[in-house]
Amino acid sequence: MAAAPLQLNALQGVEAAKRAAAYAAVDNHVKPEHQIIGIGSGSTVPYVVERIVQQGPKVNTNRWFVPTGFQSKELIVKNGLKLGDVDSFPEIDVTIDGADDVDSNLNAIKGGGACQLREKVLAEAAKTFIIVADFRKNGEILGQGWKQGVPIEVAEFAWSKVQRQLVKLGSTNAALRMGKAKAGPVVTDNGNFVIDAQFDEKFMKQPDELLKTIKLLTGVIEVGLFTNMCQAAYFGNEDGTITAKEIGGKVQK
Ligand code: ABF
Repeated sequence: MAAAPLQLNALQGVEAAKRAAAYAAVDNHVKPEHQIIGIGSGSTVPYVVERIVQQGPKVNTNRWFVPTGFQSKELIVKNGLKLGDVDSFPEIDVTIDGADDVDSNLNAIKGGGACQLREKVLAEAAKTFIIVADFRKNGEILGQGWKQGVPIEVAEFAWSKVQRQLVKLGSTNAALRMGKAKAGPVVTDNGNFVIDAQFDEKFMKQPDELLKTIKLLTGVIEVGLFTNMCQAAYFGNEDGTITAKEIGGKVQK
């Protein structure tokens, strides 16, 4: 994958890093022949859309864009792109999304924005799933950089039972996610609650095992562990360069 130097204008630090990652991912993976594009959530993804728009109206009028939630839906509509959904497009050419933490095997923690269910549906529906993030997310073992825990979407009436089960499984802290004003729990786009469950390194070294175990708890809708799904991850660095990693071992700094 080519790491072309980018003109980053006035952007600096983390924002420059996010934009560098997003631009590189689009340049390498969103090709003119791709007509169905999954658009993820978070603060890096607007740069993905910015770069796609720069590919021009000629190519974009033939494309449909499928969002992972309210934020990306707004992004698609505001940029004059055509909005699609998974009902109409169950197979997506490429999905690009952010992440909260990524390990050396490109497993990821996602769901800091409470969109993990739709994000995973779009990742799974995609022929190619790409992660874009800044350098802070580029880790070895999940949980070393992201201390908030694994976001777990649960049915509202089951959260308390699931919380107890997570602690029994070995979670060191499993907390219902509250809204900013702490007036009530965060409710996802699907009407569910989120539990953030922390696990120590012993669990996080085997995220696929942990995912399977949590997913079997009745009341769990989806787990923010994305294992064996991501083909390539682009991490932007503060100086505007990127670190690109892809499954199969090719690493570029
Ligand atoms: C989404 O946005 C989430 O899964 C993750 O929580 C977050 C990452 O956002 P950012 O790009 O702002 O770091 O992709």
